[in-house]
Amino acid sequence: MPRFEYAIVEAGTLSGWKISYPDHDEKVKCDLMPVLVQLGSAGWERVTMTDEVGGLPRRLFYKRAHSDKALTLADRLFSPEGHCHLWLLLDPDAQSTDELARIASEGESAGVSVILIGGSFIAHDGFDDAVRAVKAKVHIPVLLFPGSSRQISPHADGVLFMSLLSGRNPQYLIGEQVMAAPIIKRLGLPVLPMAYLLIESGRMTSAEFVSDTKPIPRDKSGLAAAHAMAAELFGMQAVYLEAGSGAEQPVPSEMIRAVVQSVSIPIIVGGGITSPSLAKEAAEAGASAIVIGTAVEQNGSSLLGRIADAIATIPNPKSKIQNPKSI
Ligand code: 1GP
Repeated sequence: MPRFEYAIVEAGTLSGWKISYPDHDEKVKCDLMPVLVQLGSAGWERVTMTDEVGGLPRRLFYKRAHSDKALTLADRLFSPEGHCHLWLLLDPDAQSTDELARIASEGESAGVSVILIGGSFIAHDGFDDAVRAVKAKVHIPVLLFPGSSRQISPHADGVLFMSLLSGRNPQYLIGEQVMAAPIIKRLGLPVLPMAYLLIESGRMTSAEFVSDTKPIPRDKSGLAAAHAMAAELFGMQAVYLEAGSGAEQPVPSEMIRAVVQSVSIPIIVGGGITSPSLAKEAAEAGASAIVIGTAVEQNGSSLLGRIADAIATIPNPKSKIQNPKSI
């Protein structure tokens, strides 16, 4: 594991901006531009920005690796601001390319920190164009969420490289990944190695039907936790608890809590989250990121701002600033 240190640049003092290094108890007051140039030239990379006040960011978080290793995709996604993130899933089958690009841009303004594109069943033949159009509209990472090895595009910023670990179908455990791996390597796309756990959610979802696998029963939190532990032991860097797109019921909070407590890697939760209160429940149970798809397709992107507000202040133990001495 590389070791990291953090710097926080924040507004709020009359004399200008304050830069602090939490691990050195060091605080420096400064003008914004010189300090940004200084951080950049010293190898610091900006990982996140909190809200804007009067057109200027209020806080900027920077991260620097101690070793020569570049930051992994996981390091970039689960940033040190300490709260649950909102991710938006776009399905190229459900909307036109122009609509996808517009919704992505509205999502970014509303507080979405990652755009996912993909799905378990995509008949659309303009997948690549959709990824390119969305990427052109936003500054946040655009990641592939591939339902198969056919959903790989050079225009994305990275790939959720996942194995459907809850299932026992070799095609989705390893087969599609073997087909996709040479393409991903050739394109040089960063990956987030991740376990994808399908959870029973009331009625059969596309993910369950297409993958031809059984979901984990929703009252078997221990079973979900054991799958997550296996994922962590394999070296996977995140777990996605998936109720399925348009699920009748989202992943139960007790299950999220049990999985969060059983591993140290971040937990992403999606499927059937349609309101700020459901998102808040998942965030309070310890989710590091909440994924919303269908609710935005059905009700428009105005929901995203309300969901982002609902989860913005909920602390997330797996994305808070870490002390490099303890890593
Ligand atoms: C589906 O978890 C995602 O793979 C999002 O689900 O479409 O129900 O929001 P929804």
